[in-house]
Amino acid sequence: MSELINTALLERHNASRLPSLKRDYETLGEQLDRRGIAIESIKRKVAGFGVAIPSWGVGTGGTRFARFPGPGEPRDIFDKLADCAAIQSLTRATRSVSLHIPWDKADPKRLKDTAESYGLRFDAMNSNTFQDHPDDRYSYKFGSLSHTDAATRRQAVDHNIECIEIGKTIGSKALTVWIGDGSNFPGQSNFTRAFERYLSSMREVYEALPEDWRIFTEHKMYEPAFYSTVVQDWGTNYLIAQELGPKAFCLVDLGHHAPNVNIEMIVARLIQFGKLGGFHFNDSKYGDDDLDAGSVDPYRLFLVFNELVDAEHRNAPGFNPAHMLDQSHNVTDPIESLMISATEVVRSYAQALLVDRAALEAHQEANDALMATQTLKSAFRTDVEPILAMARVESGGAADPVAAYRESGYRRKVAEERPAVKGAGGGIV
Ligand SMILES: [Mn+2]
Repeated sequence: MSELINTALLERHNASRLPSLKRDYETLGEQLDRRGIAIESIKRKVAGFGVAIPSWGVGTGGTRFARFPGPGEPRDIFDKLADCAAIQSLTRATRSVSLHIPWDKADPKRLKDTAESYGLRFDAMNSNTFQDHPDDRYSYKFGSLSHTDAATRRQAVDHNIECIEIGKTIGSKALTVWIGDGSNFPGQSNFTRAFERYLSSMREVYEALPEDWRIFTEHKMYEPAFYSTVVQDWGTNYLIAQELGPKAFCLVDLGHHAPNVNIEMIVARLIQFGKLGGFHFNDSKYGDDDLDAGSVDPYRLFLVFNELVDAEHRNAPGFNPAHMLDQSHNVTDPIESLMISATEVVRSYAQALLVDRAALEAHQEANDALMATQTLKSAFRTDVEPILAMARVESGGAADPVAAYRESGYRRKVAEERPAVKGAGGGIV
């Protein structure tokens, strides 16, 4: 397989930046030392952190109005895996890919071999019962797992079981279920009966899970249904995880809440009761905008990570969240957006590691609101870029992933190999 990113080019890129990076790293190390923090231990944790790339994220997304594809769009899952591998080779923070069925359906052996040749693994499988599939007999127009018609529910259950079966052959260990089920008009759906039907369908999916698998359910307050959704919020999501059993967990997509909802507090509650499954990271201004992680409200992302690091710090029982990006890139090169987003997620993690937890707890106990909040702000204000860059360079990535990517000419090369496909669908889930 030909090299995706030229090694000699990457070495030149890093060599030209290393002298100043070393100085920045040392200066930051001294600063952190004065705060009682060992920079090397932060760097080790940062180097071990990973976030999964959604296969659908490497293609240009779209809105309800239009999609404007860029050059070299991936034509199939194998092109998508190549793009994911390019991202990983520069960022070293994205070792796994989350597949979407049926969009990524292909020979499982070839999927596994291709991923392995790139050093990638498969994260959670994603089912799709929010659109009709050409070979399916029944339509999901009026719902899937909660549909009033038993045969449609059966088809949706079978599709989810098929996703598990595919996942087993490629080494995945989780299934993420998001449904578009809901209603557009008051009175259209009986809330209780729809949720009963959903739970009954999900119990069948749950039964098909292998012993070492987890199932993640994703709540979303609106869209595509605009009056009600069956799995509308974290409360309903928690009920689902409770009803299904110990392998069921809640997935938090940052964009699936009402504006101003305190997401970090939801995260804390789910951790406390052992039901946080993982994340779909993205950012938003208004709704499920699927903008790049940390692009609009980096402090919110930091506050989410503050809860995660708090849980890590006190060894919260059963704490093992899956980290995935879930974004739609409409005006940027998706590879660049995903590299920046993965870096922003790692940045929030690194900043949260800098919080002086003993001091924070003392301020909380003393009801010193000002000093408590300043303790968080002081960690958030720290520029941890030298730690991230050094961790990347030491693990074979790029000091500056976007600059190295542009220098590599990857997009131009794949644009020559991949003729434009008309009408390829973008995915926003
Ligand atoms: Mn999502």
